[in-house]
Amino acid sequence: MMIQIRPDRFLQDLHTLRQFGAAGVGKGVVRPAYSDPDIAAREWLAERYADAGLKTRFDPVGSVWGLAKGQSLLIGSHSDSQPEGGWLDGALGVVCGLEIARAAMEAGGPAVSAVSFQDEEGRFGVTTGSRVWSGATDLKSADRLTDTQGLSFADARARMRHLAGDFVDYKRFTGFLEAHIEQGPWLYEAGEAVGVVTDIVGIRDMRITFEGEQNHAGTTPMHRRRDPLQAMARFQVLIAERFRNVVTPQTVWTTGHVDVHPGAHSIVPGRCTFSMQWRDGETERLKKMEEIIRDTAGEVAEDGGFSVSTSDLVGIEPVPMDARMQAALGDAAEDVAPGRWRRMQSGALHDAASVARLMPVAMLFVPSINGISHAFAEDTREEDLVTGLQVMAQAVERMSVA
Ligand code: HGY
Ligand code: MN
Ligand code: MN
Ligand code: MN
Repeated sequence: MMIQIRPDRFLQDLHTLRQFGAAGVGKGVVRPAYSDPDIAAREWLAERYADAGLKTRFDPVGSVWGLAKGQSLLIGSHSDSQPEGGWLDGALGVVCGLEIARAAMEAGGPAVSAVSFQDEEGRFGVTTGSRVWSGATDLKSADRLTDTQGLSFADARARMRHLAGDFVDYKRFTGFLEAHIEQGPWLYEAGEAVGVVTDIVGIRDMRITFEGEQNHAGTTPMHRRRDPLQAMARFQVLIAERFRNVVTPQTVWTTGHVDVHPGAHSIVPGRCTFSMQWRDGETERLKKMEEIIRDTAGEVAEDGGFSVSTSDLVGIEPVPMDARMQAALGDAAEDVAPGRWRRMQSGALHDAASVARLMPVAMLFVPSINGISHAFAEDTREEDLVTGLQVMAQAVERMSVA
């Protein structure tokens, strides 16, 4: 093995990264994109990249890069978290990239660069930092995106200092590898150590608003109300029924955020805005679900005398992982954890889905204890973290000599 990775240093950096935005509940973190802890964590990463001899830079959206000279393999993920996040979601892949880039530099090769993309967790959309970098969306459109409090992406990224005026040229990279926690139950329940990702499901994400009539909660008879929260409830029941003969057991859809205005006990709300997100491995099915969603929203509005509007739809198509890179990960997994690995689809979205627009990409999963993620309780056994790092490092070597 040319690259001598140092698991002790890797684990130490993982735990240091966890301190930025530590929630004080378990190992949880609160490190949303562009928050003070997120910016501080990125500045810490920039120092680590520089210490490793990599050229450091922040791109125009605040993704932080550690660049090797000339052509290199890119390894990374994201270091921003969900509003209530786990300590490993994204962080694992970022610190894997740091450790392998550092060890490769110490070994005199192969050339490995590292990155932590910004706003993968979609405070402003979904995987915004890598989508802008990969050209899936342009900076001007991204700048118009807002978070649930109305803060624009433009104002958020203006909080970061020393952002470069231009993006890193993707042509300097030969491919992208991302290690990530599985965020589901399958590896952990099977007692397996590694997942080699075959493809990432597609996603659609938008906001829907029903407007009715704000009124007094005590004096307005039920039959005379136009309560948009009731409209949303009816919409949810109807789409669940209408999805029945369209979806598979792998299809998911979620309303994770509801904003009821003005949000007082004694006021029949006038407006209800809610997130609508759906995911599946097939583009056709995603399209069919979008049709049902739009038709049902229109029908509920018409039947109940509401107005209905939708935000721009953000969509990412299902993405296959590169076969050659998958094979290198599989061979390394068989070497490091014989018989304790599998190929599997990713139900979670990742930066690799954006980067796949530009170059070959592949992903490796390590188990999530009890399959928990996007929650403070997210965790992975230390030996599984180290196994993931070892498989990644070995796969890098296999690809560099192939
Ligand atoms: O939601 C996702 O799939 C990712 O974890 N942001
Ligand atoms: Mn993630
Ligand atoms: Mn996540
Ligand atoms: Mn009153």
